[in-house]
Amino acid sequence: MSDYFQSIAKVEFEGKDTRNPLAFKYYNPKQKVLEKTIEDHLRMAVCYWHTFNWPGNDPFGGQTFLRPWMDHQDAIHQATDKMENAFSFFDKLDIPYFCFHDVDIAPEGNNFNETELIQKKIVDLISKKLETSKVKLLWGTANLFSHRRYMAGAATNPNPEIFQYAAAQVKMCIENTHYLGGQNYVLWGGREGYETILNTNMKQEFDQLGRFLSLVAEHKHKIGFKGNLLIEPKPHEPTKHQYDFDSANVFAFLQKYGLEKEFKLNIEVNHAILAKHSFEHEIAYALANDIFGSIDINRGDYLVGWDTDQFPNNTEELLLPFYYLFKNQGLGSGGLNMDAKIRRQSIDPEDLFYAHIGAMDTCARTLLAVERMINDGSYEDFLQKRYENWTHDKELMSSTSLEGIYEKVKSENINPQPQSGRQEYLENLLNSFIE
Ligand code: XLS
Ligand code: NI
Ligand code: NI
Repeated sequence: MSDYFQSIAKVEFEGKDTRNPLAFKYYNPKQKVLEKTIEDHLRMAVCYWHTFNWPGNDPFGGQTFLRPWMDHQDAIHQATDKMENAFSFFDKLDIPYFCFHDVDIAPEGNNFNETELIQKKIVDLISKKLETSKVKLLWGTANLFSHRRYMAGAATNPNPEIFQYAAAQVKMCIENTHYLGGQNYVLWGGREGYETILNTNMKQEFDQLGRFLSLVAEHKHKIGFKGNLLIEPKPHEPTKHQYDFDSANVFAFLQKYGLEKEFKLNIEVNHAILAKHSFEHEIAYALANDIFGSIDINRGDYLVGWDTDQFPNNTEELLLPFYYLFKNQGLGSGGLNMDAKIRRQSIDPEDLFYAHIGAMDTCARTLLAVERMINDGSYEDFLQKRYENWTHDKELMSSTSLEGIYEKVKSENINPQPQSGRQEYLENLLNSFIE
């Protein structure tokens, strides 16, 4: 194998003042924060597709990244060389997790049976690599959107043969994920949505998607896969209207089909922004409804309307969502998958390292700010005080009636006075925790 990353040494923690761009400034994996190590809290993952498969194309130009494994004529050689390089990258970054789509790790064959054999071969090689590497599989997922057979969707395709092909592909991928010790299984809606409603029977497509998800949940239990099934919401792209629009939309869909206990959410920062929400909105919504699963950590560009999938580098944007998570249960069996790609001009191996190091540092820096925020306690106090009176007025949530309330307002002459929402005070308070 050609080690594409040979010129780069293992990345070490050197602290905030280092001038070494290939060292961590905040991400000190073994440092204890809020009773656990930074590494165990953040559960960061490298994504295979953007980091090892993506060639740097855009709508106006093709490949800009010349990775050695991309040149091989033989597809299996390409897959194995890519895998060796991926593990070299994981080890040098000392990353605890990675994520993949089935087609990222191995090419498709000429038919389903051929594809299955190729997958098996590469999955076995990955399984061997996992024995000697620290990295583990955070989640696997099936790509049900790139091949032309899926141009009109997978589960929601008008052609039932495509529904079946997709179902068989998911069976294979969830079993491979299970075999590799994967901790979750993700379903992102791909092309489950529509380009034009002119050719679309929405009710029929919803029922198909509901059925598809039930089949996946049933199979998970059958094979004894203990990880979470996660749905990743996104409002549009590639289709004009994606059915899994946002967290609330997915939750409603799951409830309609009786699946709300079977699936949780994989929330992506950039998708939240495309839905005209904020990342903290999506996280707060998921936590409030007990459907939080995992995170695709990246960032968008507020000036453009597509999924730019940039590496996170903005602590302000992550602080509140991280606070919601880490003041309670943390990420659980989820993690922070860097579903992010470097820009197409960043063509060198070290660019991949700068990107991941920056993202890991940003997440660690945010976690450290969350610790300060929790220890300080004034933010929590503020929230508690704001809702405090509800602890006295308990009967409002249970025993009273509209009539009873009316009588009370009259007899007690209730005359409520507005109170400041203190937004600017809170904004300043939060900023003070970032160091
Ligand atoms: C695309 C999605 C995709 C999923 C995995 O926008 O983010 O990368 O995370 O299929
Ligand atoms: Ni994603
Ligand atoms: Ni995305």
